[in-house]
Amino acid sequence: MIDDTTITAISTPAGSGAISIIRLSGKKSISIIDSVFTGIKNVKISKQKANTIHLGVIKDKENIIDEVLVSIFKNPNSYTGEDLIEVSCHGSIYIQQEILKLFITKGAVLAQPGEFTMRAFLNGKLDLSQAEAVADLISSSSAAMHKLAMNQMRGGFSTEIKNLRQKLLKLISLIELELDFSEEDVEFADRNELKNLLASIQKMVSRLVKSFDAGNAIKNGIPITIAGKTNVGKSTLLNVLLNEEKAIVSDIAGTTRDIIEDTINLNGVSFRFIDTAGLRDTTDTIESIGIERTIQKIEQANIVLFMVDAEEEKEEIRNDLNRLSNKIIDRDKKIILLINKIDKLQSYELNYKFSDVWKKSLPQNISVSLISASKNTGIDILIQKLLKIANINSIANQDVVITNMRHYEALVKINEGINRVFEGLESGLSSDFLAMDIRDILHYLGEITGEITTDEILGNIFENFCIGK
Ligand SMILES: Nc1nc2c(ncn2[C@@H]2O[C@H](COP(=O)(O)OP(=O)(O)OP(=O)(O)O)[C@@H](O)[C@H]2O)c(=O)[nH]1
Ligand SMILES: [Mg+2]
Repeated sequence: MIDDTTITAISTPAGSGAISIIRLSGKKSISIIDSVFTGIKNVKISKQKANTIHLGVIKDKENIIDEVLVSIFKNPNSYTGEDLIEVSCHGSIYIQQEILKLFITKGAVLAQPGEFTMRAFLNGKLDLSQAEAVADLISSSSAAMHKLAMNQMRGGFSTEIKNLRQKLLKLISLIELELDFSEEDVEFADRNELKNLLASIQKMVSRLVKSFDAGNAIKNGIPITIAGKTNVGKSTLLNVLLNEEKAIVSDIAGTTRDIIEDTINLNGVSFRFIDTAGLRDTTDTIESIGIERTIQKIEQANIVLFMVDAEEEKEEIRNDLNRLSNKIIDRDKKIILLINKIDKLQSYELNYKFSDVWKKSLPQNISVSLISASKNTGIDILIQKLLKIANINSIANQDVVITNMRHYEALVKINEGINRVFEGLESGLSSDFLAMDIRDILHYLGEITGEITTDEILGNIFENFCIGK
């Protein structure tokens, strides 16, 4: 799959800056740079050692384009595993384009998105899950996501998968030996050993599958739905949390009719706050669709902020809360009862109305926060509470957390495969069928690390990269 072309691209962000880096990778990298670069001591790049840097000028015929630094990396000790040249030039858009054009005239082709990393993968410099982590690392926008991507790029996940694959390969070779010599007197693969191994794989796979929820939340923001009756102040809270006038706020009930959401980084953790249409009985078709969506968003959220107006009757609040809890299937979902507009009551009224005794009388999984969204009271405490519930640090500190849908799907298939093998072992299934099921598991393990890939899988992964990486 490796091709012979030499690729080039601007690897720094589009636009002008202090410095830009233009890369060349492939067999002709060194001859191309030599054809346009003149070092200060007139040295040829082809005569220089790997991992050295040289000052000089890049010329288009006699016309000096820029004074640059050329870094040399030689196959196989480079990012791509090929000869790789990095030219650091002044970051003018004009200079970048001129150098790029010059390289192309001299025989390089423009790199596809992610092509440098794809070559690194094809040359065995990193496996597929590590390559994917490179993209995650570049796009990471929070400390938690950065940590997960860094761990995956350094191979934490790949090593675990590879070990499992090795063990299974050994076992399957024993089982297949039985097939070849079924007439003769050969030692049969130890079924107990197989069971133990499967159990240990399954344990790890289940842990990884479970980690996906958390991993996904870290990557895309922990979903937090703000729900409640109309006019209680949901959109006001969204705006306060996002620090931006994202949603329309008005004293007309039913202002928000559709879902409004955005992600924000609070103390290194991404949260995705979701404002919804207020819950009420309505005959308005559009509003009912909005309410339908609200209920979906409650289902999808990790944490639900159920907002009420501090002036509402306590019994009504309790009833609404019960109605909400009954709608939620997931018993582990965290619900925070947000009593908003506390500025409308005196503090002694508040203490009396929402006493500790009353709070304790609510269902156990409900915690209560008193806030005023429009006066920005109690918001910091609320954020602290959210950080604590999200508990991202403990998740991010786990060895391996799945953040990638492709890995998740493969792991689910592996789990199914393991269950089939277990059933097969229980029912005394013959070796050839067992071997087929184990081959399936091996296939999906190999898909994660890229030992087994198709052009389609590779295409999907690398098209999401930036050009120049
Ligand atoms: N006094 C007071 N008024 C508030 C507070 N929060 C919001 N409001 C007001 O309550 C009204 C409704 O606010 P919204 O944020 O639009 O309420 P909502 O829950 O999004 O309403 P819908 O979108 O219609 O469901 C507005 O007039 C806000 O200014 C608060 O903490 N104190
Ligand atoms: Mg609203």
